[in-house]
Amino acid sequence: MMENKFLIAEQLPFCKGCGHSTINENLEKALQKLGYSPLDVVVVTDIGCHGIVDKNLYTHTVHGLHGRSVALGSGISAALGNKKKVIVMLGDGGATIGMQHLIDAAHRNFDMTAIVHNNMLYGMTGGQPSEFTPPGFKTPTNPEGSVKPHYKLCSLIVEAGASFVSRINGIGDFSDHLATAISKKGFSLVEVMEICPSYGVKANPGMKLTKLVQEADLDIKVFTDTEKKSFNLPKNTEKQFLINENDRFDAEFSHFLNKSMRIMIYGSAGGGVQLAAELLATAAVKSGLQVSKKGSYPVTVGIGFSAAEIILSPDEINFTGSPEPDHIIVLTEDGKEYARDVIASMDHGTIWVDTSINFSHNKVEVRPYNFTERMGMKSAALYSMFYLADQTRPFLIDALISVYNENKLSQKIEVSKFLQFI
Ligand SMILES: Cc1ncc(C[n+]2csc(CCOP(=O)(O)OP(=O)(O)O)c2C)c(N)n1
Ligand code: SF4
Repeated sequence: MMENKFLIAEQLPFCKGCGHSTINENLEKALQKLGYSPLDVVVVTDIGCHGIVDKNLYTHTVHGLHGRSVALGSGISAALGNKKKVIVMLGDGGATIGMQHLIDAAHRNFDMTAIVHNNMLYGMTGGQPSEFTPPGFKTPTNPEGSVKPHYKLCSLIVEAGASFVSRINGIGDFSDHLATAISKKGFSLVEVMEICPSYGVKANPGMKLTKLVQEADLDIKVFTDTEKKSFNLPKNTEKQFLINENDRFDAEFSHFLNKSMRIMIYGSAGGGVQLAAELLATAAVKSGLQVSKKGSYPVTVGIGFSAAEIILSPDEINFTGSPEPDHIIVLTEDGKEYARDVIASMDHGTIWVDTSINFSHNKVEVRPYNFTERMGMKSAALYSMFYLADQTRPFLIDALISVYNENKLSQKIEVSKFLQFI
């Protein structure tokens, strides 16, 4: 087990001497000691310097909005029925902005571990004080030293009802301590004290972490270590867990893929792009393929582009991005504009393009087709899915017909309409 690597690079992306590196090195050791494999673990990071570690981890990673990582982690832990170890990494800035989420996660005792990187300032934005900056601590925006009283995070979280709460200095090997926190049932929080070399050390020359922590009256200790029932979704919750062994089913149709197929579809709001992609994805699932589907559209959902990304694969999909799609479908000018960079970098595969669009490409095959002319703007996306499935045959077209017929749209437009030209 000890050979399990969690950190991809030896050199983490933090400034020299940053305590965030020490935390990650200790986290790797702790997880190794506990016998975890990287994919047993979901690391949720927050916004801030600490959060840029994502791409250096072999674990599952989710990058949250500032202060919201704990809420995300709580949801993930509950929805996975505690089947994965959820570890949330956040700064004192994220803890400030998301204090209510921390208190609530502790109160409900979600099964997860929060590691608060308390360097006593907002690192990524240049050193503003947080609500956990002790009085007197200087930061670049507060050169006279912080004057307002600080919150004591551990006391708040103990009061909220967590299973395990501790504060440590982020120096040396504290992997055993992290391992203890991570192995607790319910909510555990470790507040790791650090000084940011780039802003904290510069603003407080000669300041030693241990002395500073002591003078700020921040006890280094385990505040609570109890056995408590962790949060579980109520038994009658309809879809109880995202991972449910009983959800497995036998494929109804055959597929013909021996490697993954990455498809992107670009159209406009109101063009049914998301539904079309969803139906294709569902048909692939029914054909025994592994599938991922993502949608992108502006927050003003009724206007502008609408794009979907689908990966079909006979094997497990560990990365859901499509940097090199095999098929791109371009239905509208909005879609074309949004897809500009992906199209420009394409050097293999096929671009299926609506004949209403002026289009050329010097590296890959372009196949014009009159999707909108034949089926109208609203059904062109769906039609393109039938067409693509017929032309490329990742699975039997019968799978898509079956999925479409289960959708209420089939009562308005008969499936034969989509099949008449293919
Ligand atoms: C809601 C919100 N407010 C403010 C910001 C701007 N912002 C980005 S990083 C950051 C500071 C992060 O500090 P901290 O959480 O302590 O992490 P560190 O950089 O010290 O690791 C801020 C305020 C943001 N991204 N989102
Ligand atoms: S700015 Fe500070 S917190 Fe951010 S990486 Fe550099 S040393 Fe670490």
